[in-house]
Amino acid sequence: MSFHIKTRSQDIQADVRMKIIMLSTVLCIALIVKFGHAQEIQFLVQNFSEFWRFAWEYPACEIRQCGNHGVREFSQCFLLSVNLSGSCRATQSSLYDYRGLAMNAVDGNLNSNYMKASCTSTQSDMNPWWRADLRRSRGIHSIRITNRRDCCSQRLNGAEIRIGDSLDNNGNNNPKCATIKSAGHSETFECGGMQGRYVNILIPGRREYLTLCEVEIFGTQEGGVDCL
Ligand SMILES: [Ca+2]
Repeated sequence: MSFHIKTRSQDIQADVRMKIIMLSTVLCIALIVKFGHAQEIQFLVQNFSEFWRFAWEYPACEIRQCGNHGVREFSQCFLLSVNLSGSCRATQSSLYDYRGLAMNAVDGNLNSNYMKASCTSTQSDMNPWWRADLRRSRGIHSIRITNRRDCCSQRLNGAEIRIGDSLDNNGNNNPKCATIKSAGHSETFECGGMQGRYVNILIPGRREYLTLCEVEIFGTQEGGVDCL
């Protein structure tokens, strides 16, 4: 006959194990709530800054390098989310000067000094707008906008983000994701997977200059991501 004597040390170990299990469960639920549903996903990042940001935000991702062009691919994660801005085309209602090209909002450069020629600017238009063309309809999870900081950041107050597939009224009638109430330096807006080929940013109802230093559009890359 043998007796199993449960020691206090064993009680503590069991308690710790139970707490770890409970914590893991809560973490999994939180991840699923945050990212929608668990599925295999991929990230394609364009530079080391994005690489480390995604590595921080999605620690569950496996990271592997593919190709030989310095592009890192993330796989085995929770959500297909890619910065789509790098492959899009951009246009706007007018052009203020040679520094303010529409493509400057998707050039990957977050510099917020207009004089450094990485921001856009329209003239003082009535209802000025900027539009990105993602080339085909995508599910858009979030959009991060970097505002001008060398002056005039308040000009972006009241701007609307619209997403959709229509070019009626230059795309400005598409469904609204968000309104920028008080524009700071950089702000992220959640769009909940809204579907659309076009992302518009417009300032409705007044004459204004529209300036955007960077627009990062995070959404689904259907069919996976090709290694370059
Ligand atoms: Ca830029």
